[in-house]
Amino acid sequence: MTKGIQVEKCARGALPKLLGGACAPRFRLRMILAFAALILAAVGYGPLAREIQFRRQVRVFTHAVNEKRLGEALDLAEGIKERHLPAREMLAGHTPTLASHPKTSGTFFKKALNSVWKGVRDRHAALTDPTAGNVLGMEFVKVDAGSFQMGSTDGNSDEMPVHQVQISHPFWMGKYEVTQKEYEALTEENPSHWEGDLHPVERLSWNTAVTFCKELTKAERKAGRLPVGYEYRLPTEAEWEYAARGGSKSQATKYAGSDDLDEVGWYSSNTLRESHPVGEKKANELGIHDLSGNVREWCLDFYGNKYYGESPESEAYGPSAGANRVTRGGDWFCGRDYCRVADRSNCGQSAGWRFLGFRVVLAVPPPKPQ
Ligand SMILES: [Ca+2]
Ligand SMILES: [Ca+2]
Repeated sequence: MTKGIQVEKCARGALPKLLGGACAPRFRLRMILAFAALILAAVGYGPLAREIQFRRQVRVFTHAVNEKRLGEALDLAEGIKERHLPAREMLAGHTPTLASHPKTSGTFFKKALNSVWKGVRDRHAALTDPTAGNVLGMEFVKVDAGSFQMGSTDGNSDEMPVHQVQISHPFWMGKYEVTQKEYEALTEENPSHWEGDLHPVERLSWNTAVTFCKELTKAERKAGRLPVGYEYRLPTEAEWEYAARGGSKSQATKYAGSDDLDEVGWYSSNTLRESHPVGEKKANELGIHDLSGNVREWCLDFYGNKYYGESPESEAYGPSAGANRVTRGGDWFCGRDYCRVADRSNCGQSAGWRFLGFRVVLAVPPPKPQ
């Protein structure tokens, strides 16, 4: 009776049909597992399985931290480090002294977890090469992590004081301002006044630029090309200035890539007061074009004229509120002073000027504003 039922159930499946209708449940299970293993092997079982295991361990670790089960969290942190991070020193200096640390607390473990995540993000970023392009064929330039002196001593008052800023994660910046061709390919719209496929898109609000970045992130995630933890977004003001100054290759020029603005940028004195196709002027030290001039560029931050006096050294991004958003780099309409790498400007969030566009970065999400 039981056997008859099993055979009847078995005969209904697709696999038994392939095998001529004869199978026992155990055999059937083995065949299914073998088939699944074959599929997983075909799609890259090793990395996938490691990733799934890693994510599960981090979830368990986070839970242990939240529950303040510190001994268990310590073991889990060790396990994550041992099994998943090639940089075995990631938590060195923390875990060996953890048990006897006088301030052992959840906060301490959260810091350790952040270190783990940073290691993983950087590892994945190194494995993926966004400079190979994206769904829109955009070109990107890698900007290594580092620190720099932000601001100037001889510019406007909002550029003071000069202060040290740390860029903790590498990121990729658009080699050019976003063009109308790229914008239209993703949104099927073109708000620009100065029309031309290779001209920068302009006359769009901060929100519209942010929406474009989100749509691009979605498209690239779907295509499976985003490094883990990375997204397309507007640059923070600090990232923009760091890249404009040439990052780790900086030659300390007044404009992005030169002390002679005519060499690197379109501005009021060398244009007929209109935008130009991107990339016609010389690039800066990193190979990025038009950071000075052509169209002014939206940044992620709210603008604060006294923000430099409060800005933190690491992960500078803020302030948390404001009437306007930061815009950078000057444009075809304005004078040379606005095209300096240190100059700060700002526009109302809903502004849609014909001299105002944007460029995107591929980066980790920004920290919370100050
Ligand atoms: Ca520009
Ligand atoms: Ca200014």
